[in-house]
Amino acid sequence: MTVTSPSAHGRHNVTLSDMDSLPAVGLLRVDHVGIAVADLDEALAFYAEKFGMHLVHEETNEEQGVREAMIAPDPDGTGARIQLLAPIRAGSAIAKFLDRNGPGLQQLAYTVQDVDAASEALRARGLRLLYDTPRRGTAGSRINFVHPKDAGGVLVELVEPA
Ligand code: V0V
Repeated sequence: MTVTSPSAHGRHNVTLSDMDSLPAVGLLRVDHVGIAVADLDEALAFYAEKFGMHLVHEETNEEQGVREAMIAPDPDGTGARIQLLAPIRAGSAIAKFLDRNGPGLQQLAYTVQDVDAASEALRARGLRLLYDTPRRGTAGSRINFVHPKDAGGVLVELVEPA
């Protein structure tokens, strides 16, 4: 049986028998869900006041063009986490997302043990990874992304924690 990945280009055909022999992708859990916001401080106040969420981490990632904050229902952030992403410059991924869609869900991130191996396993399944080699993500993690057009309209991030 042939499976066609949800690419607009229709050029990623991998058979199910091929997939049996491919290395596992190795997703461990949902790492975080990313939400694009225009103003990080306003969003932090909103989530704290309305939902009682706790700030567990905050940083600026110049390369990605974001100020980001990890928030969680539990104060130590060991459970599910939400990443609030605000642009620090025009033309960045989040600025473009906000221009096109307004604030809202921008990405779904999975924890992996080895982002190089996970990226390679997904490439072998015909999906486009955005980076040839992983880049720096939140809290010193290593990250890569699957193009949303190859993942059912969802920007999928892979996170190898530091
Ligand atoms: C764009 N598209 C999306 C999308 N962004 N679909 C679902 N979710 C998204 N977030 C759609 C868009 O509507 C178009 O659809 C199509 O993809 C191609 O759009 P494009 O104009 O060619 O592409 P761009 O320039 O908008 O770029 C989209 C990508 C870009 C995904 C390539 O956003 C990117 O490089 N993202 C990865 C980096 C990132 O997101 N950084 C910020 C978070 P139609 O109109 O053709 O149908 S940083 C982060 O997460 C960190 C630091 C961390 O977690 O640690």
